[in-house]
Amino acid sequence: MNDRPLDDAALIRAFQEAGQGGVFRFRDRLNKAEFRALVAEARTVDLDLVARLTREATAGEGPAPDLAPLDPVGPDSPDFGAAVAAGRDLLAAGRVAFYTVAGGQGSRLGSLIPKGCFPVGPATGRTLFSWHAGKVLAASRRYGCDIPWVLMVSSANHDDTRAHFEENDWFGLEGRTRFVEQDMLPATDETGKILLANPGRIALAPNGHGGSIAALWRGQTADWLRDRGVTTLSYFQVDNPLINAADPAFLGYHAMRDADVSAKVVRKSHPGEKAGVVALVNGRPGVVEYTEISEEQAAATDEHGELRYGLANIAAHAFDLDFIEKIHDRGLPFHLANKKSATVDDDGNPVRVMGHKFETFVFDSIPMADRFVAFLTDREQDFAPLKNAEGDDSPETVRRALFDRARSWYERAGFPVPESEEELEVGPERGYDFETFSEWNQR
Ligand code: UD2
Repeated sequence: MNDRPLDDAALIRAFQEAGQGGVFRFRDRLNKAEFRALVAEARTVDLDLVARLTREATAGEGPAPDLAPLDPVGPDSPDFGAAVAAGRDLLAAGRVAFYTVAGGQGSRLGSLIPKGCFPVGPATGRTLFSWHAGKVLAASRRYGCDIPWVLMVSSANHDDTRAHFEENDWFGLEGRTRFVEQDMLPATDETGKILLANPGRIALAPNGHGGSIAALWRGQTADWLRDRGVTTLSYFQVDNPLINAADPAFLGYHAMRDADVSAKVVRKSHPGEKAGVVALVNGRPGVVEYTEISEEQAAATDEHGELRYGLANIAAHAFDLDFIEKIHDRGLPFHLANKKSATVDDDGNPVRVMGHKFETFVFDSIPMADRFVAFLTDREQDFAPLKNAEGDDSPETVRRALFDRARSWYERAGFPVPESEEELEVGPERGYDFETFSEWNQR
């Protein structure tokens, strides 16, 4: 954001002086409303930040991070039972809110609707949002509280997301569901020139899920949570229908260890899995993104032949609200993505060019924490993200994962496995983890 409002002429001059005058190159073709919209967008652009990020991007990569393994807690830890009890107390006391990040563009899925509106119910076709909403309701019932739910969206998908909630009567959660909007950043070409999406619009992209920290201060959402008695956020990505966001063991460890932030991890399926790695990074707990770890580091094994850096970040965190408050204006580092962007050529015709997008990652807050817990969970119970249209992490693998988990619960509980797909789809209301599933079936 610019420090003080500039008049139109001064704003355009500032862009020209920063070498970004091209943003206004189609000015003569725009009608008044289109020009106003472009100016309004331009006012949100922090030219100094774009210049700094471009300098850093063209300076090349820094040294590979120094990694060391880190020990997670989990079901085999001696104090697991105590953690489960602590987590149940935390949930029953109404201290937990869900926080879902859903502001991404979902470009790899190739769908034009917000990812949360994508159907994932293997038999019913329920959407991701509906599935997560079912968990908010079911966990609230289980613990006798009203879990608040905050969703981060971006200006790119806010209206469609809101419309989906309205069409579905807010899934019964009106009044305790809030949207917050993350900031957008301009995409640039490889030399740092800001791209236009069309002659009258800047190519803006969401600023990464790290934007979720500052976004909580929009509309006094952090105060709204505090007024409801919330101390702890259960944070997860919209793309993972399996996630158990009301997991007493995970939340209990987080509370028992007085952690600022915690992360659920699974064992990596293979060295090249596209998931961040939880480890000691340059001496402090943190996450190294899969794109930022060397192939040798990704494939390194320990004396037991296990991956040395084998803890995959499933992007499910517990955050202490006080910690978020402490760091919210500190800023997170930016990461560069070299990606193709849709833009226009000098005649205003659509083209795609390679360029830069900049994002912050929420897990970069972990090194700022005094206390951190890594919690090992089962992939089959907690992690099946929807990322791609086909192949790994696609609608097909998500559907299979939901059926497989349901089947495993029936077998483990000693119930006959239903033959019809409708019955085999265990939505959150019938169980969002094995415990709630067995309770529901014994009613
Ligand atoms: C993310 C993690 C990766 C791994 C994996 C697990 C990052 C950078 N990488 O990979 O380490 O844990 O997930 O599934 O997080 N989002 C926003 N706003 C944004 C960008 C993203 O809300 O500006 C949301 C998006 O809607 C989605 C989630 O963040 O729910 C993940 O985004 P992604 O799909 O770009 O991340 P991915 O798959 O590269």
